[in-house]
Amino acid sequence: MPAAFLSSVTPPFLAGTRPRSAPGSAPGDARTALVWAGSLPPGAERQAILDGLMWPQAQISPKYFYDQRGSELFEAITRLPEYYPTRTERAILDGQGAAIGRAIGRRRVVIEPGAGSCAKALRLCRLVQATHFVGVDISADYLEGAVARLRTALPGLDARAVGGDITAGIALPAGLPQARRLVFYPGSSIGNFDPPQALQLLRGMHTLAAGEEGALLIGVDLRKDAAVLQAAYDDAAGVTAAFNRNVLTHLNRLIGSDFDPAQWRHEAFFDAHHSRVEMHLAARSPQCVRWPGGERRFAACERIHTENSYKYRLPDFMELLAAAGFRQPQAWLDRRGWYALVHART
Ligand code: AVI
Repeated sequence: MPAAFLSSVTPPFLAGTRPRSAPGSAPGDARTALVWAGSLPPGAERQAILDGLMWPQAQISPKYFYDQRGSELFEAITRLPEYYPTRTERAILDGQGAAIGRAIGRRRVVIEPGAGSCAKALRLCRLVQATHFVGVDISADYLEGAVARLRTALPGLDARAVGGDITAGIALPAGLPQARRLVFYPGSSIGNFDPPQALQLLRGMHTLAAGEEGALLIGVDLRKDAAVLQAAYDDAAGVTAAFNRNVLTHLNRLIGSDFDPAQWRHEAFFDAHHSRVEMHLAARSPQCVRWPGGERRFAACERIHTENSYKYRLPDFMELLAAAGFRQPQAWLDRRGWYALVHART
């Protein structure tokens, strides 16, 4: 966890993307520590959750969205008509793949934090004729299966699965070539980190990719009309609402709380000042939530902040990349200018 999260002044709004925090656990000796080294031990994790709940503006880290049910709901979100990022990113990669492939070059060592199903990795590894692939994901068993399928689809590829989390440090497999590394971070997950945290994460990716011809390919969701953003995070079918409320069920299991998800309303809005979509859960009525050793009373309409999703202006993101040490950035956008795939060198 980033040290800032452990500060007694800052509420522990834990950055969360799909790869959740866990110590790197794969065999291997080339421990490439990222800047945010260290995940919380179980007791401290519980305390961090409770601190978040007790903060005047209650908070739950978005990393707790992704239990089994939450992961399924997220997959459903990516297929919603209103949720444009996933299909827009795919369209960029499909439609402009040749140019992207030329910029990246061939015979790459691809490292993908949060690789999940490896669906995007398959496309990319084909495109750049990757020699090696390392998928990193907190859900190591799921990842093992996905990497095995990748090996079948691309028999020449040396593909490995690593259980772990980029925000906690990754243990890369022994013998992984240091040259021609490409860190692949699609899906606009970078948007779920506040800019200072995003900068730290990008610096960590720079460290991972460093070496001869090292590079990054990253998906970035761009700032756009508030109505489009609003719909993407508050869809008509209520899938995002279910995804948001599910975090309470997950927390009940984790800390023994008695949240009643039905008593909480999903709220999502674009905060233009911070250039981010915020997701909250608002109490439908006054209520008291209890857990072993504590409780919190919520007034009607009082909120729990569950996620930020930053929407960048491209020049601002380029500045962030430069601050992290990347150079020669090159971006490919969809025709509406809603989303960018950005390539940059270490
Ligand atoms: C994982 N992440 C990039 C998603 C996003 O768009 O910020 C999570 C999400 N939250 C609500 N819908 C999707």
